[in-house]
Amino acid sequence: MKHRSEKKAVQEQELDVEQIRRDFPILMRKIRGKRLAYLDNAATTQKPSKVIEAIAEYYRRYNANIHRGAYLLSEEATAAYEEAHAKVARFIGAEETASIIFTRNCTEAINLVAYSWGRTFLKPGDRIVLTQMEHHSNLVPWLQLAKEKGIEIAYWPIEKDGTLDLGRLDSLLGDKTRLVSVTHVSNVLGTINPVREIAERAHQAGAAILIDAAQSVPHFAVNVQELNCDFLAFSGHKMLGPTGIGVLYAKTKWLEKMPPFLSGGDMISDVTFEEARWNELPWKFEAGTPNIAGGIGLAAAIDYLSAIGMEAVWRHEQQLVEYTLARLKEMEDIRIFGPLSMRGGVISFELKGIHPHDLATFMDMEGVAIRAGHHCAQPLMSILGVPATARVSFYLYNNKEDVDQFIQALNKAKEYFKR
Ligand code: 7TS
Repeated sequence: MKHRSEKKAVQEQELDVEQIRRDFPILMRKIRGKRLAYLDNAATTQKPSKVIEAIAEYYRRYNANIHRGAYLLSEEATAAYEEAHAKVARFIGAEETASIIFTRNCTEAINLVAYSWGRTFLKPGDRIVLTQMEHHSNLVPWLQLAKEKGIEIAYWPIEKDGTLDLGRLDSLLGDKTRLVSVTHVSNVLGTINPVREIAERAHQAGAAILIDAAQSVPHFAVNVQELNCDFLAFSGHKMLGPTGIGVLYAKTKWLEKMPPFLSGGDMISDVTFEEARWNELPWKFEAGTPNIAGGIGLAAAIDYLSAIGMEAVWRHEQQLVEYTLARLKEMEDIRIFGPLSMRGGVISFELKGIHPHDLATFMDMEGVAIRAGHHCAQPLMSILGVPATARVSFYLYNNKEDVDQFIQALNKAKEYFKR
């Protein structure tokens, strides 16, 4: 039995989902005459009015280029864009704002590391360790690098339940590994990987660690200093922010030694006809006019999430996952992929005999938006032995009604496809 005050404290942290839902205009939309149950949050999330307004406000009131204008509009835009970096730094517990580089998305953040760090510090014969559950974003850039530099990629296999066994890591590391690049939360299996322990072992073996945090930073508190990672990448659009803005966190000890990824305006301090010197961090890695509105929108998203608290967001999603898994387990002919406990808010499944694409199309007629496909993880699909899965994924505005609507549609689909 929980102590009374303890119980109250837990309740206080629970989300007022109905209140939250009112902040998201799109959730009021009817889809083919049906209530919208948006369950594709791993692909992208919806935006609250505060984020939409912050972007509109920038364009309405202080649109100007940054880092160059000697006038008020540019000063305001510069201050807002720089403050967005500081806000991201605080949100993920970074030591310095200089560690925060804005990119287009998580994919570009990982490419930045592969191109700049990889091509500078890796030599033929070196090894990179990846897991079998990586998104193509954390796989293809390394395949390219491997081809170009003659490095080796070793894959950390997944266990039957979709988790990683830490016991297998040391033998993969050896003394040739320079980088371990691993997803924090799988966008297919929902597996939460023990990235702090992985970082520790990687460092002991003399390797750096990159964490693909596309599916973690939006859903629970992540602290880069606690994880002691060298690099961490994520996307703004998966955490209530706009598309076109992503983040690379990197330890400044690396950023200082890495050459620019892209070059041109804004990333220099001095240029002659013969050579150029680089601007201070993080601007050395942000060439050209950046996505100013995107940075401002991301900052508004972080304000929104911070006001609610990541602990509450996480607990809410966990409740939805538990409820959904319990409902799915009641059904016949369902195969659920990934671990059955300690998982993020992503559930991939197969309804036997029905192709996931047919299922997703049917669901759409019922107002339920789910994802079907290989989820940009084709090698993982081959291990699971399926070409595709269906997937639901949650966020803070989802409620029990969404899950019920989904389960109802699933039953209807079974009927329709004559299961
Ligand atoms: N890493 C992981 C783990 C992801 O889930 C995704 C996107 C990315 C990287 C790439 O993010 P981007 O913003 O650069 O595209 N995942 C998905 C998904 O699961 N469905 O659509 C996109």
